[in-house]
Amino acid sequence: MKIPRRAFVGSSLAAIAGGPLIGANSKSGNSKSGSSARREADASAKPPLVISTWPFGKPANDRTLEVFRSARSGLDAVEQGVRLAEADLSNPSVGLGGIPAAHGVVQLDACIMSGPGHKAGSVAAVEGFKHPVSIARRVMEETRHVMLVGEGAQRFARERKFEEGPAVTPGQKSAWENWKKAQEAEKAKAPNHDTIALLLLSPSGDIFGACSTSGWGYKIPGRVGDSPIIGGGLYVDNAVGGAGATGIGENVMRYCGSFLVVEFMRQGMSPTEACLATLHRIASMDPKGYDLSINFIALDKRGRFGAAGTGQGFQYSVACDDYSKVLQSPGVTQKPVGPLGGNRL
Ligand code: SD4
Repeated sequence: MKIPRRAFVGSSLAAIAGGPLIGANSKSGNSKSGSSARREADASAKPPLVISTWPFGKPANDRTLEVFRSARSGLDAVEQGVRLAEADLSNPSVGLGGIPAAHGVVQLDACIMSGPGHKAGSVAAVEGFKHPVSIARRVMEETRHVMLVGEGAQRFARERKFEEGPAVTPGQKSAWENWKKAQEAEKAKAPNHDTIALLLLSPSGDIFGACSTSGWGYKIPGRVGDSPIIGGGLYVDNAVGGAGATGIGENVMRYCGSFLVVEFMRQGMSPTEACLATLHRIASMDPKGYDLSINFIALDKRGRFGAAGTGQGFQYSVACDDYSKVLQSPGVTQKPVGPLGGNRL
């Protein structure tokens, strides 16, 4: 996939985002200026409005809107949107078509959140089930817990007759075998990986979110990233807005990244400003500076939406009654983000 060039973050915007409030600095990336970031920061649309990570979020957004229009249920809509991405076995980042963990089996992480009632459900390291986002929803609706992991989550799903699937697809299995061989020869490279994080604002002002991923390719079995962590890879506050993350989860979850984006919106920032402010905050604390490979999307209660990444090239998808499209986000540094998430440590 070719990532078009785009303008850099407006310096005035970076100044807003990285001002005294957040103590931004520039350890390893140089912020550049341009004008498109301001335009992105001001973008808004009439709800129902859906925003999600990456171009593969576009069909998921369309599905979300379609379900919302017919069912009028925000939870059904975000669940079904994310299920569409999970069902696509050609997607190496979401669902059972994903890159497996180091033992050759795909382990899926997902969560769902409802602004009304501030409810959440989550599952992590789930093997052999096609739709972790739906399991997460049932955890939210049928238990007194928020999160189930591994064998416990699988037992919960099996008891409820969730659809099972292969441990790994044949294509991913042979790629994994090659990786194993290269690893023995100490030449293995970690593959790129991604996540779908998806947010919906309903016309009545309610916000819903869902997130799903197969996580970091060839991860240590049992590794859990940011995606199923409420406040890490996804967060919704019905009074303010919602945010979601993609990229190296370790660089998001240590900072409660999506929670922080929402908190910055609460303080008055626009969604893009809040995403940038979060990137600056994390970079100001992290020994790696901006070399983080992380990206955020956000929308607020007013129907404003935006996104930002540490590098150039993070794309996100937006859909409303008037259009459905893929947008470029501003990047803080000139370094490219890989089209599949830029897994660079
Ligand atoms: C994770 N954040 O498991 C996810 C994966 C991802 O681009 O989004 N990669 O760390």
